[in-house]
Amino acid sequence: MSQLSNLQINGDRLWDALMEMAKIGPGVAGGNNRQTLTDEDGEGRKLFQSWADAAGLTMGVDTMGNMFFRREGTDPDALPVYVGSHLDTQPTGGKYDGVLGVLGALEIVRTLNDLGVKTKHPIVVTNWTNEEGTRFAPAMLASGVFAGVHEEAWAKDRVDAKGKRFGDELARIGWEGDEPVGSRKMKAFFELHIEQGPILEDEDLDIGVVTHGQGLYWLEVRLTGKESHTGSTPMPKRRNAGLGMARVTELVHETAMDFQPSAVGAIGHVEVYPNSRNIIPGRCVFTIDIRSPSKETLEEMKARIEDGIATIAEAMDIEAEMEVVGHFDPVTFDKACVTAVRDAAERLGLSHTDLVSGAGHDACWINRVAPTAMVMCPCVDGLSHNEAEEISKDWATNGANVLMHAVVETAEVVA
Ligand code: HGY
Ligand code: MN
Ligand code: MN
Repeated sequence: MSQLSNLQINGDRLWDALMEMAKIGPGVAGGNNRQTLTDEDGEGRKLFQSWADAAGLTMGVDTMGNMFFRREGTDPDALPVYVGSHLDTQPTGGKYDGVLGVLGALEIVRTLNDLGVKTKHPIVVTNWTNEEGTRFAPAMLASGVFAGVHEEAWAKDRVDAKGKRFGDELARIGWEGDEPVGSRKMKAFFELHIEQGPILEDEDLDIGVVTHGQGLYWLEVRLTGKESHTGSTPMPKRRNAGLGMARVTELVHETAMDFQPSAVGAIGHVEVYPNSRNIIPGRCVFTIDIRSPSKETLEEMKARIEDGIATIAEAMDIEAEMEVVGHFDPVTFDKACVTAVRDAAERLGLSHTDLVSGAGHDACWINRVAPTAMVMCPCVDGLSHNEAEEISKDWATNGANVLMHAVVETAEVVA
């Protein structure tokens, strides 16, 4: 691809697109709240569709609402190179998590159109539905159905905190397509994402070449004690589910600390019933999020937490139930695709390091059905899943340039 070694995206145009998309589903502190299958998600999808349309792309939507925008190659039968990420955000999300990967993919197409560059393989820009898993668990739900990990019917029956069904909400916002999910075949898939961790910024590096993704469990726990008066119930007679949850929270933290430096664990989702100031909580439902790059460590942590919960419940005379609501093993990305990313960073004279992704991504599932790799760029203080998430235009530009070179290399430029 020497004739295009200095191929560069238009960083200003990418930045403008990011700022434009960020206006949809604004948060309360400068970030975004564009949760999956909300009206705001529908609006963001429509805006993106208009941009893709203007770039001459042909849209396809599958039955999970995954969006695909195809730029023709010179060989219509060649397997396309897919590139994308997700437009949905956390409730207190940033402007770049996922969005940079989708808009970076569009910027590649815009640049190739500007320069009249043709590729043998078609290129397909992708937006995966419900990567975040915050409204409908688990995370990476629609890419998981696409990769054959989840049954479509099970996924469509997932409900949010208000009891709304995924399938109904997808139909309501008008983005349920007719393409059978998972029917598309890929030559490769590439995803650009902010690191959501501190390594690249701390080490003043431009690019993360993601070789692996750590594994994850989401364990939903239901502790049942007994509501009673906070004033008149003697301490020894209490069956306090809230205290049980506090002890499990400590257990999760201590278990992760036993497997440093790589393991992590926390509880981010909590429902307390009846959540009244003067009633001892009778029921707590919460989700444990544990992760590790090592499958053995992940399984060991899960087993220790399971046993620990049983011990806590027995000692406190409360009931405990646990359900796995999300899980994927550690992921090893495709060597050839990872090399394409690393070579692209080299070619562009960008500093880089190999990375294990701390967060889960759609790429983790797509890696099961197509050769896949990820490009990461730094983010300020490694902060993400926080409205203060921030990146620089240069970081975004470098990341999108590496993504473009890896994609174009794989899609084979036709002189
Ligand atoms: O949870 C994750 O790692 C991703 O941000 N959904
Ligand atoms: Mn993401
Ligand atoms: Mn995220």
